Amino acid sequence: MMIKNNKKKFNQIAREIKEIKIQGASNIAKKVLYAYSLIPTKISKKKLLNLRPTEPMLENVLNKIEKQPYKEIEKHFDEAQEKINKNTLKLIKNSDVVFTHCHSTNVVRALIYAKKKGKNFEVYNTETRPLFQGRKTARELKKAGIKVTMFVDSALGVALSKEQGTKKADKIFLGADALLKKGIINKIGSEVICQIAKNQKIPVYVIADSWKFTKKKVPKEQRKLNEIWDDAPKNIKIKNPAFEFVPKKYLAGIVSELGILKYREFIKKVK
Ligand code: RUB
Repeated sequence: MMIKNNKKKFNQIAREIKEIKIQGASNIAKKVLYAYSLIPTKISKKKLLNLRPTEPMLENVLNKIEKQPYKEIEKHFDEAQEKINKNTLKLIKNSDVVFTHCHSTNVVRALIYAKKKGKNFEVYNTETRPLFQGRKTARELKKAGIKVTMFVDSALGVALSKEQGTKKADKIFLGADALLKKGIINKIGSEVICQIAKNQKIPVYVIADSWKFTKKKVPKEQRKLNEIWDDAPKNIKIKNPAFEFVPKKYLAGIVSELGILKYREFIKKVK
């Protein structure tokens, strides 16, 4: 009975990750860790590894579980987040407009922590088509009492500069799916944000758990076309890239549990 139940739970988690119901690097890694603990076999590891190709944290966690106790790995997420929160707090000033994209657990929790510590700032965010992760971000921040203004993705230029009634963003916090030697991979749109930020002289910080680092080549996911246009005529080609690479030259720094570091310092430390 127990084994049957575990199998059912395992399959449900795998399905929810595959169908993008469980989203974001940290959430995926936590759930994968739990799923593996239900059926700790080579076959289940292989199955879990194939769920989301753009998520090295998923693989790192599965590799750690062979050498480290489950509880210790599980504890890492909260312990790292606590340090990330404290480090991010140092970057936020009263009356800042902080811009963010998509939904990142690392970013959202750090912002909520800063609010609880009495920082008075507001957030601009993107709706993040086609799956609207920006709505989740906006809801969570609003619930914590943070003022949020959400923009359609194509209003990035307006959201980041002083235009049409909006204030200029003071800083940008991006989450990350993968931390690579030469830069990061994050939600599609992240590089465009960085290019506008460069023109507008707005610093971009990546807020991410160091367990997202990998030396491996990371394939970037292409997602289902029906996310974009369900009943599109057959002869129209649609592309739905979910992630993109952001070169380190665009990043003012990376905030992780290892501190606030220049990207190259982070790479030296994390290796
Ligand atoms: C989510 C995404 C987020 C990172 C953040 O994409 O790109 O920025 O996963 O990670 P999707 P974390 O919703 O398509 O999975 O949540 O660990 O901060």
